[in-house]
Amino acid sequence: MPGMKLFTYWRSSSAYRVRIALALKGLAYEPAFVHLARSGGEQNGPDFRTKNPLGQIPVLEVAAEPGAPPAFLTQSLAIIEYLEERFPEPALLPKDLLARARVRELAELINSGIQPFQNLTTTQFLTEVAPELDKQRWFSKFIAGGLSVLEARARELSGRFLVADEVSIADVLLVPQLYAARRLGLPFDGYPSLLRVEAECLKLSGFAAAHPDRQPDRE
Ligand SMILES: N[C@@H](CCC(=O)N[C@@H](CS)C(=O)NCC(=O)O)C(=O)O
Repeated sequence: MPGMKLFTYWRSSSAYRVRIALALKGLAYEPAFVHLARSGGEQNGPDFRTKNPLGQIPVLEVAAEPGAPPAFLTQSLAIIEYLEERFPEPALLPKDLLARARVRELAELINSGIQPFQNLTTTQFLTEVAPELDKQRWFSKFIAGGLSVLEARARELSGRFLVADEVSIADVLLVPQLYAARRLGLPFDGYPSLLRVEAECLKLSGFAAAHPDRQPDRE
């Protein structure tokens, strides 16, 4: 299997997701660091845009076979599902069909229902078009509001992990989302189930290795 290269930034929650999935599966990769703030954001340079025209990390560079041209995979959930299908063990999706749907439901809740509201492009645009807007109100509505819904789902569905007792893609998205929410300075007293699951996840070495503080490009 030819090597994989991950375009990543230490503080990016979406790149953090893919780092966790790679680490849990014990897969080696070469990191390529993309600084999201330096020089107007390296993700906005023409070279990077050929890899992801949306100008976002993560991007996973893979080659299907030796000598094949590299493919650039974007969208962290699609990347994680690719890894899951290509390297099925250890599994990050349960076998039970309903439980699989629940994992995808909670992952999508974070992926499309919470994270986009905190992304750099979103917050930069808000500052541009509505400089008077109180950003903490925005984060409280969309990030804290989304986490409250997730907490309610976790009360119903969680066991040791976010969906029952096996670590899954839902956990892979949860831990980076909580990391991002802490950076925004949101109150954290309303999510006991999420915090309990997070503590379980952080006991696993894969989560620890992928943590932003452990990345070589950390500033
Ligand atoms: N849905 C995308 C979201 C990716 C995303 O929002 N990436 C952020 C970092 S967490 C980014 O590259 N932002 C750069 C920018 O907005 O300019 C995914 O899951 O990969």
